[in-house]
Amino acid sequence: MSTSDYAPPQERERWGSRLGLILAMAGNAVGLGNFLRFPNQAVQNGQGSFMLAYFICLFLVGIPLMWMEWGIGRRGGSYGYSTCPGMFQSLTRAKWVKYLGALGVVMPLLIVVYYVYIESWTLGYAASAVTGELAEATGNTSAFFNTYLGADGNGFLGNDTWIGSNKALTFFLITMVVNLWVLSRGLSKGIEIVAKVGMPVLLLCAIALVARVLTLDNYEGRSALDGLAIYWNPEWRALFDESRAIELYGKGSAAIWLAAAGQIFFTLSVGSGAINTYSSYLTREDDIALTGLATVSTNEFCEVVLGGTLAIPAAFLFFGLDGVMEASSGNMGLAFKTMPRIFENMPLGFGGEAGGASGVAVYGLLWFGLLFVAGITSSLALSQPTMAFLEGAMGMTRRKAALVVGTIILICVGPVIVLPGVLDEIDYWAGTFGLVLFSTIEVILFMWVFRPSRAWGEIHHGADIRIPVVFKWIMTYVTPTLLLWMLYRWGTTQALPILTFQNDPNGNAYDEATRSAAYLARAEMLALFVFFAVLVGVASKRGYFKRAETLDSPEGSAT
Ligand code: ALA
Repeated sequence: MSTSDYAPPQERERWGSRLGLILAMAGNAVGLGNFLRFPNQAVQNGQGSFMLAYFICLFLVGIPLMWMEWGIGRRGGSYGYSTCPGMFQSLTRAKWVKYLGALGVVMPLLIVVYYVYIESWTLGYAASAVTGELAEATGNTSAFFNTYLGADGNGFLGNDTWIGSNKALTFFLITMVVNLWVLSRGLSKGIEIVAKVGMPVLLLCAIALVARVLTLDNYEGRSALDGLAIYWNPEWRALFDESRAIELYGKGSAAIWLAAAGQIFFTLSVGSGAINTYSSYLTREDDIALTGLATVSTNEFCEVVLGGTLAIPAAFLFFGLDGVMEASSGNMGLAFKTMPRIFENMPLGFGGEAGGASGVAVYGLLWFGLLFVAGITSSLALSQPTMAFLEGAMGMTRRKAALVVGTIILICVGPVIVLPGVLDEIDYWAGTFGLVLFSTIEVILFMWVFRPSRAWGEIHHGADIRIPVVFKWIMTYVTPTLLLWMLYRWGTTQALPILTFQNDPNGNAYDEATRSAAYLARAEMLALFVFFAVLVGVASKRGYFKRAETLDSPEGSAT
């Protein structure tokens, strides 16, 4: 194995402690996806049958990808690379591969653009809970939501016109400043501290709310536990029988599978490059097999046990099945419009009167506070690949990198705030389709190009457990086959109308306004990719990838 003398420009950062790493990784995965996205997706896309598909995808795609990304990340880190361009380059001698790695910088950044905006709503709502404004608005939570966002209220983000909102902008700016400040403090003094404080707070708030929901007295003959039956009544047939699925859930079986897989990618943060970057700060001897599994387990506990036992059972108790279906049909209705009404009904003590304004204040603070913490630990993780790239490949200081990240987000978020459809468009390409595409590239590179035995050895280097060998087979054959099948299904059933701007990603025809927004959103995404690909080229000219390019030979080994 030959290596050049090229040394990365800076002393690389490291995690301060194993606990800090575990909490930061858990914070990376546990996010708005667990508490906002999961209940909506499960209820709207096959309910109990969604859960079956979800767990199958977790074992065949999610957990394998998690291990692979930890492996790719730690290996890249051991050669001085914190982001995917360098990590990918160290897996193969094909020199163009580093440009594919640019996706692992751009996609998380694009997700951050809209993610931080939604995260800022949770901060704004937490403040409104404390000031009592939210309690006054429970009679019309939709109007409150529209006023908060500055939307005219014809529809939410689908076809609303933006009429301006100081509140949404103020909380967005506060959220941005907090994110950038933490990022500029670095790994152990910034991100790790937020995770160490934030994750226990998040867990406590969530457990307190779940305990409260599960101990609520029956309401109009319904119990919260009955609400759990919405998720936990699976039917196998619906997963393979299109007409049965449509009859039961109004969604075909392919749609159920794709929604379940999409949720697994999003919630575990796999397929974006964010896990790889966090993993690159490990030392070569650190375990990744057990710690990767611990990340998945923590995320699933927060998603299925806590996220699943909160909003839907509570909404079922007070508003029945129809109420649940209606609340979960819009993107954000359940969290921002229905939950405040639920909090008004929930007694503060056990038994007793509805909490009223105090209920909205106390439970609202717990709920929106936990969402904010879940959000910020994920947005920091999604921003870190860009930070690391600008520092490592472009030689910027942390402060300067944070300023550049902030500037890019501010430029890109404008259309997200004011134009209907831009958020959905970016969420689709970077937060849904892109994750599948990028995961496919990673699996092919790691398992097929780098080769299964080396990948398996890489994951087990320094491992505290031995992963059952069946997973080697799953990672080599099953995971890539499923990913390629998803891309194939997409290519044959959805690609054409979406790529030619006929349908939006949800299958609805574009109107003039949303089509223009889609043009702009796609142009923005493309421009950002080209920008970072050019930076990869510049870094390459400066010799940044020399070490990676000369590293690997088919027989070579990182160990
Ligand atoms: N994994 C993060 C979430 O679930 C992005 O929100």
